[in-house]
Amino acid sequence: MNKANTSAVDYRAAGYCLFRDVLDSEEVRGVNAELDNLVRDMPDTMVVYKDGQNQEVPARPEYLTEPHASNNAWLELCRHPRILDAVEAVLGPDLILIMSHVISKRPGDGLPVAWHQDNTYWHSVQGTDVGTVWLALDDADLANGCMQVIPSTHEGYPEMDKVSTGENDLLGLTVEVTPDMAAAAIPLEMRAGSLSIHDSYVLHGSEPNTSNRRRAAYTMRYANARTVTVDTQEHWVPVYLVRGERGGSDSDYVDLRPGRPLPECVV
Ligand SMILES: O=C(O)CCC(=O)C(=O)O
Repeated sequence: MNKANTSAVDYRAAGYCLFRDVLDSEEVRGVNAELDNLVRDMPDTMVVYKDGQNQEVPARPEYLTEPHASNNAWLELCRHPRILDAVEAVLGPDLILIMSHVISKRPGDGLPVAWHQDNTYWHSVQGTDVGTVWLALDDADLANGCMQVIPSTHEGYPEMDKVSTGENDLLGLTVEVTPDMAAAAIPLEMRAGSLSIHDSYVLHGSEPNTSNRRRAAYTMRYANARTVTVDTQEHWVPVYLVRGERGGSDSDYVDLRPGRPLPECVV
């Protein structure tokens, strides 16, 4: 990883960091063409986890969950060598891919994402060395609802209680955040092709998109294969070993390390 492109933020201490210009503009164009296909093929309704339960809601491009599990273009992106170099820099050399989600906020219409911790939603995942790559597919800033992080709130890995937002946001749930905590939030503004990585316990969220520009991102969620275990019976998508070794566990992770073929059952 080119050190010049990484932010000075210490991932362990702050719970997030930034890697600028990881994908070039040609690569970003290719991913956006795949996103156009996903949005074109959206059904009328989708089943999403909202307000603490699975429910059927009108389809929205914020809800494009797990595209890698059914489409090899997205799966290949999840093992892009430069993306994995960034992940390795914070989670170490042994990496599993556990989930992914395209969150595209339409101009003037994108849903907010209330303050939350990721890991408290993933009961099949045991361990704390878990991080999410948030890859910008558009230039992202406060006006179009970029992600924001409250630094160091992952310290000690607290499991905060969830409360209803009572509003139409992505999750329908949030946690109690004091005005002082909210004032410490850092907006992760970045150009398309850049990415941030955030710890699965750090508090983060985003405002609605009030601009006339789209704000799309692809979130790819990884874990340290040696310190984190995933119950693949309970987990809703296959788990892929994308780099290094799987550690001591007798797991049935799909081997997707460099050179391994993509699964045939996936289109
Ligand atoms: O894209 C956003 O605004 C929120 C993303 C998020 O919550 C996540 O990646 O865990």
